[in-house]
Formats: sequence, structure tokens, C-alpha cells
Amino acid sequence: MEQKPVEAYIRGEIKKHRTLCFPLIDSGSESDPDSNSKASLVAKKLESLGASAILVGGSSVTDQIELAQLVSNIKSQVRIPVILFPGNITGVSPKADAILFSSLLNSENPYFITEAQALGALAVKKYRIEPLPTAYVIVGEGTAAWFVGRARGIPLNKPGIAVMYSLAAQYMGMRFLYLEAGSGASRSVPPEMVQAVRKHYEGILIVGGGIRNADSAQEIAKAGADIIVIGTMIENDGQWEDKFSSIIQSIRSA
Ligand code: 1GP
Repeated sequence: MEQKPVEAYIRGEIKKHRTLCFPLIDSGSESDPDSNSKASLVAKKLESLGASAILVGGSSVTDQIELAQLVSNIKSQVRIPVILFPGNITGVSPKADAILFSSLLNSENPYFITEAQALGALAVKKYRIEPLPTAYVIVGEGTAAWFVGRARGIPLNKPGIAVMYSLAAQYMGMRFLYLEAGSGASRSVPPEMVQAVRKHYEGILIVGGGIRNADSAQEIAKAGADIIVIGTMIENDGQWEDKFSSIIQSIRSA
């Protein structure tokens, strides 16, 4: 099968740098009406600090007009791909380069496994967004992604269960696997779990949720993640630029 441009770009970047960082920018902040224009400047900064792509979305996107505006603002500021990370069909937006076209494999609700995907697929085709077939697996409990997605979170101390899901994802042809602890998680996906999955899963391994500093990013990179996702730290930390730089350095020397 012909490899589409964003996937080929990601594979090329992994060859070059081994572990990449995709920062996540959430759409919409009720408390800050200027958040979208600020976010595009943040994206520009992130690109200059070494981000390989910008993820846009999250589990709480409710305003599609605002999301579309955000995506085109970011596109006007950066050259790296802008990739949608949808929590629902509202997360599909016209100007993006690609989408993590995800199935939440460990949801208890079929809506998040196949129904939202069917409802959103024609929009992805119409907008010519490159779909990146992704198995989305939630680890641990108590986060928004876990609650909204009705996930039966994989216990943090059960890496073997994550391995089972990752092999299932591989056998179903999903070329990306996202191990998600959830935004703002108090504990990130344990490196032991990442390592166990890495031994078996041959696709592109994304790990996110609760990664706030260079040390934990490095541990997860060493354990075998191809891509690390950082969200909350960028939104909440006054020193985010320095911290982001040190995360990039730490994963590239892992
Ligand atoms: C959430 O994995 C991402 O979907 C990022 O998580 O906000 O905790 O960095 P954080």
C-alpha cells in the first residue's frame, strides 16, 4: 500500500531521532477568549524547540468552529504536520494534515470502538485528511479520557494486559498504538508496561498522559516509545519552554 505523506514523514523522523515529541494543544478555553491566537504562537515556539508534529484536540472539544479556526491558525504558523487527536466526531476538522483515526479498544461502549469512527469517516474523506490507523488504549483510571470513553482502564501493574491489546491491534492492521494514561494523570504509563508492549508491537508506539519532566520522558523513551505526547505541562507550567527543550534533549539522548 502506498504510504501517505504524514505517515512517511513520521517514519522518517523516527529513523532520524529515534523518539519524537508531539505536543498536544487543546481546543477552546472557556476562561480565555484569546486562547486560540495564543495557541498558534505556542505551536510556532514548539516547532522551533523540536516538536515533530502538533496534535490538536482532546476529549473535551465541543466547538467545531473554534477548532477549525485553531487548526488554520496553527497551520499558518508551522511547517510540521498538524494532526487531529479527536475524542469524538466533533474532533474532525477540515484544514488538518492527518488524524489519529482511533478506536478506543478497551472501551465498554461500542460507540468509541466503531460507531464514532463510522460517523466520522466520510468527513475525513471529504476533507482529505490522512487517516493514521490508531489503536487507543487507556491505562489507569480517573481521567477525563477514561471517564468520557467509558474505558476499562488497564491496571498500571498489569503490563501483560497491555501486551494483549497491542498484539490485537497489530493483528487488526493498526499501524499506530497510543498508550494513554489520560491528560493530567497523576501517574504516566509505567516504563515497564511500555517495555513489555515494545517487545511485541511492531508499529509506531505513542505514549502520553502525565509526562511532565525530562526524567520521566526519558524513561519512557528508553523503554521503547516512538512518540511522546505532552499536553498539560505546556498549558500550566510557567517554565514550559525550558522544560520542553529539556524533554526533547532527554528523549533524543535516551
Ligand atoms: C492526553 O496524552 C495526552 O491525551 C497528554 O497528557 O496532558 O498529561 O501531558 P498530559
